[in-house]
Amino acid sequence: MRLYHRPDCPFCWKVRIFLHEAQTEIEEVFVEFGKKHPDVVSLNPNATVPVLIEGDLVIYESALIIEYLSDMFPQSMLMHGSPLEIANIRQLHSYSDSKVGKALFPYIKHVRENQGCSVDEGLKRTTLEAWVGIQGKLSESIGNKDFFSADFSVAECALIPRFTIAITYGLHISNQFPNLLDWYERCKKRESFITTLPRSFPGIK
Ligand SMILES: N[C@@H](CCC(=O)N[C@@H](CS)C(=O)NCC(=O)O)C(=O)O
Repeated sequence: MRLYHRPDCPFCWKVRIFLHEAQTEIEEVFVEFGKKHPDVVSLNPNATVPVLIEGDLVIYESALIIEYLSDMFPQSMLMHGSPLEIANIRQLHSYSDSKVGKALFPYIKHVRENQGCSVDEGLKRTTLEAWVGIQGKLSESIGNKDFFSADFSVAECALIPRFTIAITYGLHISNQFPNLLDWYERCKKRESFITTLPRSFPGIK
């Protein structure tokens, strides 16, 4: 199996956390920030990473890669539980990719592109408002559990990169949500987080 990925990309990072949790070794091809790898351009009509190659099969949407890996490695227990629990994991995965990603991205892009300059306070304020709203929903969803499902799952694989990126770019977890703060600390201690943490983030010294 070969994975084309950019270490700081949340879609790619999610796949790498999954692979680490599933204790699966793969061949990695690193793609640099701002550069297009020729294989990615020829393999993926969207020219985005991640791209997973398995024999003749090419998968280029991260959510589909996760579904494929979940089927391939059921023993990882990352997409595990009753149909209701699995639906909840999938819903959180989708929420992370779409809602959380979209709410944070304009501000993160702005910080990356204005390295060393003062940030747009209006953009920061509206992003923070959305970010607090997202944390409120996630705090309600996790309640007093250790993880969003019965154990560490695809929901964590997807959400942990988003939280880490938010924190790295100056958007912290609010003290209003101690259950999320505890959850994040719990996830940060895992080998899969420590091993896959990107060495650098664009625009951050
Ligand atoms: N929906 C896609 C989104 C992937 C995506 O947007 N990847 C970004 C990096 S985070 C990318 O490759 N952008 C194009 C580029 O950097 O050239 C997925 O889930 O795989």
